[in-house]
Amino acid sequence: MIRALVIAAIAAALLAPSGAAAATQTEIRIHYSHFDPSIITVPRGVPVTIVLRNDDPIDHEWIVGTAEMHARHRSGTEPVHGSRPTEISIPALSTRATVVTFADAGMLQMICHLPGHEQYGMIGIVRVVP
Ligand SMILES: [Cu+2]
Repeated sequence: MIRALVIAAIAAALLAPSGAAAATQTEIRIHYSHFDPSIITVPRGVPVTIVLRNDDPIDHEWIVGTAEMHARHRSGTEPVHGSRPTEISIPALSTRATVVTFADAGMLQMICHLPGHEQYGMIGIVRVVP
């Protein structure tokens, strides 16, 4: 199930218009335990402001990284995030902003690792472009 979602998300990212502008400021809305948009395109090497708006009456997380990093998070023991710009906890019905400088071009995953959320579809793609 997770694998299928990841493959579908990557396929969608690859099919997205290559001219999609890399934004240095973007907003992701969280609604019904999904990221909207589920694919964002950002530039490498410059600060990117990402506003995370949680419209749900439950808490969520926005955690960005490689597949290997996410594998560690699935078995991890960190209940609260916030000290790293790529690991943000967003309380119910609230908004958080983070500034991230992505060092390398490539494809990262954004996932909420609260129990059951990833399985429900709370997963997306961050495309970092040169
Ligand atoms: Cu969540």
